[in-house]
Amino acid sequence: PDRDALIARLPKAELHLHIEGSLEPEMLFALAARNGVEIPFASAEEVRAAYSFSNLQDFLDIYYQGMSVLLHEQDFYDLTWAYLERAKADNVRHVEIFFDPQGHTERGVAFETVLDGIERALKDGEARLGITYRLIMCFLRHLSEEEAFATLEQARPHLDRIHGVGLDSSEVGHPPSKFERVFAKARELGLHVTAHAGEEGPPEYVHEALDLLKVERLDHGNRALEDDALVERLVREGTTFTVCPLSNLRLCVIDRIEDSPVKRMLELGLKATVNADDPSYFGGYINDNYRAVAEGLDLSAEQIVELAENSFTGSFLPPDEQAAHL
Ligand code: ES4
Ligand code: ZN
Repeated sequence: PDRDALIARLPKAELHLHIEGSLEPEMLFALAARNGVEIPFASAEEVRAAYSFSNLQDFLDIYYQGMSVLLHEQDFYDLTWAYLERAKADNVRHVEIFFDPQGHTERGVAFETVLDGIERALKDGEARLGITYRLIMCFLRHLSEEEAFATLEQARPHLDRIHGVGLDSSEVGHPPSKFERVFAKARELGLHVTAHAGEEGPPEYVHEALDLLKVERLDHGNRALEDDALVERLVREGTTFTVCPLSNLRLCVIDRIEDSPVKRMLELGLKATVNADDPSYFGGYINDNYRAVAEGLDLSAEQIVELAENSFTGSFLPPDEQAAHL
């Protein structure tokens, strides 16, 4: 339909994408063979069949297991390059990607190996595909404050190559308050700040992300809608939400795509965006996510355009570069 053609041709930015979550089963197999890593699956089809999750933790267990095939700089390059080519096909013009250094350093892979490979692909993507980028280093919230501080220290020599910090992994039981001091240090170092909040966790975690971490945007943020005063504040402050519809569906954050908060957010005056999160695990890249909500929520053409515009105005690009995309 018309809607799908509009989605395909709209320039957009992707603001919520875990690069390790773009590891497709075929590449998982290729890297396992190349690196001599054993994986408990016989075929890509078998891998896809295992991607059935009841909640966030179910998924995370498989996601961290998938990372085990990523060992060398070239592996991180190949992973990131494959994502960028796929993003190009969806008319993505700017990406702000997350990476999880602790998922690699805890396996003995050097921080620099990860950063060098991802960044080399991002630079090639800018030169050859015209896709600009920002790189966001996430802290794994199920690990300690001390481990997050150690990761920030590992990043210190490379702060000209890392643009922001984020917070991901198991949300419930690991509130933003646990990382208040790490985020204060990151802000002091001039880094942008964002955090997953209100994906499974309560509205109180969204308050903490705003008040204690002083985040510039909210990753997911679904459960903010349960708190009317919070919604009023987020409308007033113009905070961008990076919503991930197919992720929400696959992780049972919502029961049906019709329950995605995207349309309600727009109607409330909130700055919603649409993103893929972990596309290889959740069954779709960014345009698949746009099409799912456009159809499921019967979005108007104006609303679809608004989502794409929000992706640029909610980005970490300077205002003049944002404006060039609108
Ligand atoms: C994630 Cl969907 C999601 N939530 C929290 N942490 C994550 N890491 C990768 N994907
Ligand atoms: Zn995420």
